[in-house]
Amino acid sequence: MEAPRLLKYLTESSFLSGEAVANRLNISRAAVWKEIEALRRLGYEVEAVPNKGYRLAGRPDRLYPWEIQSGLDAEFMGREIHYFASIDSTNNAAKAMLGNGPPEGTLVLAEEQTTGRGRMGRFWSSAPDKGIWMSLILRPRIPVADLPKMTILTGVAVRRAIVEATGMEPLIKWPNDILLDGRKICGILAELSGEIDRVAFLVMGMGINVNHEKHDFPEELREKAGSLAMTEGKPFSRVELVRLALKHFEDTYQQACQNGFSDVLSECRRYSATLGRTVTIREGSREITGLAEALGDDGGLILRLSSGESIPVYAGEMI
Ligand code: BTX
Repeated sequence: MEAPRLLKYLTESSFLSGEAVANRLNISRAAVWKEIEALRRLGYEVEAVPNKGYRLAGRPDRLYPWEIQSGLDAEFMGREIHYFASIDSTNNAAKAMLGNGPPEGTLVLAEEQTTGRGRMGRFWSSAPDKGIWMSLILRPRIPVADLPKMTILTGVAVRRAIVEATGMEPLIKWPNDILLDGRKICGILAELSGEIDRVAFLVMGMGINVNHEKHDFPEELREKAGSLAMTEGKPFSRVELVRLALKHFEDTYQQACQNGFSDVLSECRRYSATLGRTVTIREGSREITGLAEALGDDGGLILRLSSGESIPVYAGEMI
């Protein structure tokens, strides 16, 4: 999807005459009008004043690649973007692209997912235009044993983006959620392709609830799901949040690939919604209850059981 040519010329600050636009694009006045209409259909507000010309009066909060890339402070995350107005799942779309050898940092994002997925085949509610539903394609050169920590890294990066964009301080719930006011506002889904000892690609899916009101969630989620707007009482720019998520993801990822995950783990410990609480974790058919006393250097959650014994848990779901 290409940026509309007109966007290069129209600005918010001053008017440009129809004639000047026609000359710059080397098209007729009638063709200019058509391009203006096309821009409006994309959601841009274009003011047209007789004798003055055209001015950009507003940009839509749509996740268009050119909007994200202008002002993006990242070297390779999001340099290639695949945008969909609606899709089944951005993780599915990303996985379908792997055969073409996409560059690391390729971003797939959508305004809406019709069958967004959580872990273990659960659904992820992805209302149109309300949140950020996106997947990053990565080729991590890290030991396979470190892979589970990529989920923690993603949580830390998204949390940083939210803090920078909103000033709010969400917490990370082990292993893959971000909470605000005790409500889930973000879920992370990591999927691998490769062999047992070598990862070819990692698809990192992130779902962030940004501008939802309570009624934007299905009934059964209304008590446990939240959004940035629900907490703050005002909407936030999704474009800005995507840019910040890409920047912080790139920073933490590069750092972890070079120096390991210790900084990411420390940050996760500092902003954990889990540590210090008694929790029950379901891992397959077994349930374990204990005090979450530490996050190990290998990314495992260390639980102290009522017997006094401490055991690490690496996967599962907190219930
Ligand atoms: P999870 O399995 O930890 O969480 C799924 C559970 O979360 C659901 O069973 C439901 O109870 C609850 N839930 C569903 N939708 C929402 C929501 N919007 N907000 C809060 N709670 C919800 C979490 O899995 C991983 C989610 C990853 C989503 C991203 S979006 C982009 C990418 N594409 C895709 O299909 N999935 C990922």
